[in-house]
Amino acid sequence: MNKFRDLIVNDINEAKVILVGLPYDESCSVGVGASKAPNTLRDLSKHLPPFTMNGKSIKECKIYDYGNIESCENYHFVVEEKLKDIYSYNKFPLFIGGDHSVSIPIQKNFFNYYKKMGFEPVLIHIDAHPDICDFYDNSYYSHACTVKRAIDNGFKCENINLIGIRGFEEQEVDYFKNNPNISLYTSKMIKDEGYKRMLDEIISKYQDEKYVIYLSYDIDANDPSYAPGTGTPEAFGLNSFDLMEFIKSLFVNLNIKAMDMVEISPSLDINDITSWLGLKTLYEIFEIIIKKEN
Ligand SMILES: [Mn+2]
Repeated sequence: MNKFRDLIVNDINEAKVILVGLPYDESCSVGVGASKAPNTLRDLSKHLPPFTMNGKSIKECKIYDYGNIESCENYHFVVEEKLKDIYSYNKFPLFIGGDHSVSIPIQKNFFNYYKKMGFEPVLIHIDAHPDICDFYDNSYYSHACTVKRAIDNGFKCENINLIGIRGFEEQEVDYFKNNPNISLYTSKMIKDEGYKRMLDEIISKYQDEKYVIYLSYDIDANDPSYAPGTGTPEAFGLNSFDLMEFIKSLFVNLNIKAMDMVEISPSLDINDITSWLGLKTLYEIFEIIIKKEN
């Protein structure tokens, strides 16, 4: 079987999704192996029929595989340059990491592209960690700095939404005290209240057509019992079924223009269950992408 079975097209014009692999994990603070995720997901996709969990065909969701941007010196700068035009194809860009630092250049490009067009860029960051450190492990490009860089690159604090958070550095706690207009939804809040209030709040906040949304999904938002294959597993996380449905609701109701999926580490995984979770979640999202296009 071919990768992504019948979904791959060689002509970008026929595609709905552009898949970009970012196999870089040198900004991890603990466990590595996320560099293997793009190719592992491609390989596993050979075994996955193009149907959702409810048996809906996603064959219309044609994918153009851009390939990988391999690890190199000044990686984040190289990615920024290579992907400057990725949003101008008017397709859905799907970035597979890599550790979470790969999001820094692509979110920067997203902000600049849509801001220039008069839109208001919004970030929805689903993660166990806020990634709002200014400097970490001697780097401004650590995977713990992703959201802070997004803010530095232009995203307004009121347009930052963090979901599933449960692991804080001291500098991050201080940052939230000084910037209370960032929307922070901890995993404890979600456990106590469910997803509904958070979902309603986010949807009503960004209903206006001026908003364009970038969704960043760190697989460690899920509880490690569902997603053990990740570099910084954090206990007391989100249920994978509920989180998938939450993400689907965001896609149905909001103008999500791009997405990344990061921090899946096949090297640390067990029987590929974390990679499978990522891939199956993507197939559920593909159904919504088709529906919204038609
Ligand atoms: Mn992260």
